[in-house]
Amino acid sequence: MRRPNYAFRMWTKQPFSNKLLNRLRSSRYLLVLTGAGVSAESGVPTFRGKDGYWRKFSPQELATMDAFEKNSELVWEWYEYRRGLIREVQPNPAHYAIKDLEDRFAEFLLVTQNIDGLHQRAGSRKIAELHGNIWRDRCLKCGQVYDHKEVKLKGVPPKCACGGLLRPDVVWFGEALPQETLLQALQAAQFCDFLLTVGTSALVQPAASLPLLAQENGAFVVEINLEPTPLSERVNESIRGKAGEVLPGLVKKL
Ligand code: BJW
Ligand code: ZN
Repeated sequence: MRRPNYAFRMWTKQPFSNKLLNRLRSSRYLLVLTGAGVSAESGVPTFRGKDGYWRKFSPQELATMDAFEKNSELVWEWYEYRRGLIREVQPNPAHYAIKDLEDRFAEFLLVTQNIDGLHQRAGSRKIAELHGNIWRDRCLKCGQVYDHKEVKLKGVPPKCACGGLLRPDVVWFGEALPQETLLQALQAAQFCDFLLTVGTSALVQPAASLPLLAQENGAFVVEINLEPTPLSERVNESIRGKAGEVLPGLVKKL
């Protein structure tokens, strides 16, 4: 049987190679890329996992402009359900470990695909939200952005003061990512020394390209995930384990 040509370690008491630790300790600029798996241990369902959202609903039914135009009530109900769920949960040890990493590196950027705001609640500040934030609404007519706390939903779909229809300020399939945020993430990938990709299936572009872009530019790239992903064979090291266990273990080793 062909052996995989990448370093892969199960989460054991010592999942970190000396090479990984040396590269991390000597890095000046750390980029952390996160996905839904980082919030899973807080109780937020992932998209494609065992109890993921996409197992119950099709993305085309819920996370596209087409879907919103066809049935904005259904899409809003889904977001209201998720807001209710996210409101009740707390950041987990993975979120706090990432905040600790931010404090330990001269240069740092957290690029997240998550829209739940849990990184901010754990204290992360240097953060680029690629797919928007579930706590904001945006008017389709005048572009006004509302902090959701100011918007009282008197039923769905909610309306702007101008009469326009509000939508969640998140990025759906086929939509451009916020330009400045994407640029910030691309620059970080080009200039970082070390990239940690955590809890993402690495299926959704352009986020999934960031680790390889960083690697092409000389960074050491490490994946932390419960399962293999399309990146696993390409990164420098892939660690199978729970983000909430592996990341605090890594911080302790610094
Ligand atoms: C754990 C764990 C634990 C669990 N510990 N790990 C072909 C090639 C290239 C691109 C395309 C293509 N065809 C179409 C595209 C484009 C498309 C795309 O990538 N599609 C692919 C599916 C093929 N991309 C887009 O459309 C993007 N826009 C774009 O390309 O624009 C171009 C453009 C330019 C100019 C003008 C116009 C257009 C936009 C993508 C938007 C994605 N949006 C969503 C919804 C956001 C809002 C919401 O949440 O409601 O973002 S989809 C969903 O997927 C969400 C996530 O952020 C994103 C990524 O998912 P993630 O985070 O990776 O979660 P999962 O569930 O997939 O994985 C979880 C992982 O965690 C698993 O691996 C588990 O094993 C692991 N895990 N527990 C560690 N405890
Ligand atoms: Zn408006």
